This record gives sequence, structure tokens and C-alpha cells, in this order.
Amino acid sequence: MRYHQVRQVDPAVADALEGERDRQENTLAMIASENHASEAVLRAQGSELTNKYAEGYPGHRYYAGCEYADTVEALAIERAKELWGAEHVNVQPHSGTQANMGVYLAILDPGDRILSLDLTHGGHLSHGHPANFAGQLFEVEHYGVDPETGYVDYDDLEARAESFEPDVIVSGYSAYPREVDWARVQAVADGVGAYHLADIAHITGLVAAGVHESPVGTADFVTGSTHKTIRAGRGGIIMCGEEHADAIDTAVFPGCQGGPLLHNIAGKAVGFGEALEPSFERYARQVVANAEALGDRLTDHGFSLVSGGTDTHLVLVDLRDSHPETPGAVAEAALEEVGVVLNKNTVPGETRSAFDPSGIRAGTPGITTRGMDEAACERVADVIARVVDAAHDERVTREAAGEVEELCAAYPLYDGDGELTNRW
Ligand code: DSN
Repeated sequence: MRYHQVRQVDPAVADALEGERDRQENTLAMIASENHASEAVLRAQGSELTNKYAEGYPGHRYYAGCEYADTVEALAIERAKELWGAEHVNVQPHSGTQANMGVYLAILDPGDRILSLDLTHGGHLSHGHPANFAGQLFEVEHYGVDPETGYVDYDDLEARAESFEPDVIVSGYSAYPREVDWARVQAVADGVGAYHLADIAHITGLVAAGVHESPVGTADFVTGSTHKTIRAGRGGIIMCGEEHADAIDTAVFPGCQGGPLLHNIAGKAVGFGEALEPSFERYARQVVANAEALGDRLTDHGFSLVSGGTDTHLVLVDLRDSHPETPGAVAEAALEEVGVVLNKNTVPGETRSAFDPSGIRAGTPGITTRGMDEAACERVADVIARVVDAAHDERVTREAAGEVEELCAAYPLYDGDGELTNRW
């Protein structure tokens, strides 16, 4: 039993942990921000570093006993520099949102201005939504995607930058299926004297593998999360040029965080090491090939994809034309019932609401980690189409659940030794 030590002291939690492992093994994780970390990453995250306080940075800590904490954090930084080619890296942010908070704190004062993509067009809460600290502390204006093409409207971005005069322009998105023109955003930022923050939370792995162009070296600041496409320990990261190093480090600690989560940083170090292996590039390329195959097949089934397709790890489906009676939440629930776990999502020009949106977002990082290829993704698209077409038909649901069970058995998440069976 994997969690026998937990079970001895806490059977209720052990049940939930075993249940979660089974859930991940027996369903298709298609929430675009999720992935499956290796056993080595999980072990590192569950290590004794959980117990250690190490405020400060390697070689400059406030407490004693930090020699191993220093080793782990220095390794994570060194490997991140190799993966993304950044001059300066801070691996302490507890999440992607904390990473963004660190950058804002380093460069903005309350009341300063952020220009970012609208949340319903694919942006993120931490880019200035009124319910988030970023929207509450700063003045925020949004640019959008072109309603016809679904691509970022860079002319709109430029026009708004000129009239709004932001202090920072945020690029990089959470539900945007296309590559971003970092150089174009940087040129706009330079033109209005703003900083450029590129948030690559979703595509850290694609950028590290060279599958997507990198904003590192172009944008002033690059933030990301470390557990999505990059598949390392859970948390965030900030990258920047040497000239901003002190401001960023001070903003993260003591600015907006206390002691770093060294156990998570150990997971980051291990995952970054894995991503430096040549196989990771094959994996990242397959993630995108799988998303394209998924999207093409969904299009064949009559679904409408925002921007008409994808260059990334995700597809964003606008259900309004093909399934006007099926909001995203209904599709999400019906698919969860058959073992396809994805999320309802707003779409550009949303006509419902954030809590009852018109679309679904499906990602391929997780199913690619379990070894799926384009043919398997087409089968998944067939399942999605059948279930969304007939969300309340029990016979369809039963058959689709059987198909998902077959797919999970054909592409098991773990081998007999409990290691990921990632075949890329
Ligand atoms: N919750 C993540 C996502 O799904 O995009 C971002 O923080």
C-alpha cells in the first residue's frame, strides 16, 4: 500500500490520497494547467526539506543549518538558467500568481497601471482582475483578441498602450491557443516607456524545449509556474536580467513571502533536471502535435475552436455555434462522468458569465505524459464529441466511459515499479 504510513495515523487522509492516485490513473487529465510529475519529483517534494526554514537565498540565509537547502536551491537555479537561458532566476515563488506578485512589487507602486489581456479572452486573474490583489492595488486596462480571428489584437494593444500609458504590459496567457509575438509586445512597451512582463505559466515546458519562441532576453521579466508543461515541482519562478536581480529577490523575500518552500524547490530542481534530458523535447513536441490532432478531429466533428486551431498544448472550444443548448459547465460535468477531466472556460466575446461560460478548454500535457499519441487523441476527440452531442443519453455515456477505460488501460500512467510510463 503506497500510503501505509499515512494510513497508520490517519486512515481518512490515506483513503483520499489513494483515491486521488486511482482517479489520476483511471481518468484522462485534460485540464490544460495540469500534468503528472515523476516519482522522483513527488519524492523530492515529500522530503524532509518540508521541515526546514531558510529565509534568504543560497549562501545568505537568516537561520543556521541551511547547507542542504542551499545545495537544492542552487541546483534549481542553475538548471533553470540552463533550460531558459535567463541571467537571473528566482525559484522561491510559491505559485505563478506569487511570481507575478513579486514582479509587480519590484516595479510598481499602488495605483500604477497594468495593461493586460481580458480574462475572458484568455488572460489570468493575477493580470489584474478586480477580484485579485492585482486588480485591487493597481489601475488596470485590458486589450483583447480579434473577435474574427481569435488571435491577440496587437493593434488594439498598441492603441490602448498609447492612450492608457501603462507602467507594465503583461503578455502570456492561460487560455490562449496561439504563439505570442513577444517582440511585438516589447516594442509597444518600449514605445510607451512601460515594462513588459511575459507570463509563460502554461508554456514553460514548450519554451524550455524550444518548441515555442522564448520571451527570455526580450521581455523585461518572465514569470511562470513550474508544474504545468515543464512537469517539475509545484510552484512559480521569475526570470530577468541581472539589472533587476536585487529588486526581484527583495520583492519575493521579504517583500511578499516568508520562508521558501524548500521541499517544492527540491521538486523544481529534480523536474528541471529531467527537462534537460533530450527526451523532454520529444515530449514537448508531442504535446503540441497531440493538441493539433485533438483540435483537428473536434473540428471534423463540427466543433468551433477559438482561433481555428492551436499552436500550443490546449484547444479552446466555443460551444455556442455547434451546441447552443450545452453550456461549458454541462459539457464539463458530462465529460467528467465518463472520465475526461477538463474545464469549462470563458471564450472571447463571452455572452454567458465567468461561472457559466460558453466554452471548454482541453489540454494535452497530462495525456501525453501517459504516452498518448495523435491517434489516441483522435479517439479522445471522438469521445468528447459523442458525449457533448448527447450529454444526457445514458447509453452514450456508458459506451464513452468504456472507451475511456480502454484508453487508460492502453496508456497506463504508472508502470509496475510506480514510475511514470512516459514513452517519449
Ligand atoms: N488555474 C490555472 C489554469 O488552469 O490556467 C492558472 O492559474
